[in-house]
Amino acid sequence: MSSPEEQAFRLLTEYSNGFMVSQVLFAACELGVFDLLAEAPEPLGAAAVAARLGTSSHGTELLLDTCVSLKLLQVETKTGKALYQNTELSSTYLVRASPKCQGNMLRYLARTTYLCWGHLTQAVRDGRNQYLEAFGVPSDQLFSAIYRSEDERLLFMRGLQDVWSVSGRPVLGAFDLSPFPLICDVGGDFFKDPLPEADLYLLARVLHDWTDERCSRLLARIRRACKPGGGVLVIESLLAADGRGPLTAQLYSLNMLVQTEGRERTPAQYRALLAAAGFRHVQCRRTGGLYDAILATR
Ligand code: ASE
Repeated sequence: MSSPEEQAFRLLTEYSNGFMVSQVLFAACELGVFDLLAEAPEPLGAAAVAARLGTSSHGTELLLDTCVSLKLLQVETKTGKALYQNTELSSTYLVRASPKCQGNMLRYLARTTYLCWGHLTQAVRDGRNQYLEAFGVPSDQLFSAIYRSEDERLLFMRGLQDVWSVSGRPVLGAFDLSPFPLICDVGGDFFKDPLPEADLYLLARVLHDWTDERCSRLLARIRRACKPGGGVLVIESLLAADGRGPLTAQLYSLNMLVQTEGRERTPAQYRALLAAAGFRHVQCRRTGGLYDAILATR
């Protein structure tokens, strides 16, 4: 048994090294390690992986063995030779042929989100996103809100779809949606474009990108489009009532600070926004998953 002081140091070291773990995962995805191993008819040695990927033998071996320690790969030794293959985790979530592949989100996190997080200290000082600092582009000159290019916008959309393919179902089961036969998933330029007629408007991972003021404007537009008995289903990661958890929601709120104008919110904060927009009945449901649901009707 280690002393409490030693345990604390171990925890500290784990946190300090967290970014290295993210980068191992990002690099293995970017290089196509998991796809190569999934498509190979049998487990491959490090030299074969390096040859197929066009990477250095030393770097590849280190990366593969680190992936083994992270349970992203498994290794078996046959006649003195290490052979690598995917684990259940990587086969399910990291191989492009899998319907649950998170590859687009991981590439987006690696190429965009990670760079903004490099400026977290300054974001906390300033209280605003770090696009100018991370990319040298003022955020009002970005291609549509937060994207540097059309390619980046597409990667982000595909990334959100990746997460939805795993975490979407539980949220849609949180409420009985049978009173709402026609559902509109609100996206695109929703501050300007006319809203189509619907019984229920879905706002999934939208409000967390925006200031209270912009959320109020959007909710008021939806309230005006809503028929009596109609409503809005807000899908977000809810913060605890006191804002002090869960950790994932807190990290996402910091993510909104470094990348957007928004924040994650508590149930009371969503209630206030929805009530101010004229919605009468507001119900919050935690799912225990990545996303929670708030149903409001007029
Ligand atoms: C946004 C979502 C994200 C805006 C910027 C973002 C994410 C990274 N950067 O609406 C993804 C957040 N993670 C999940 C699981 O949604």
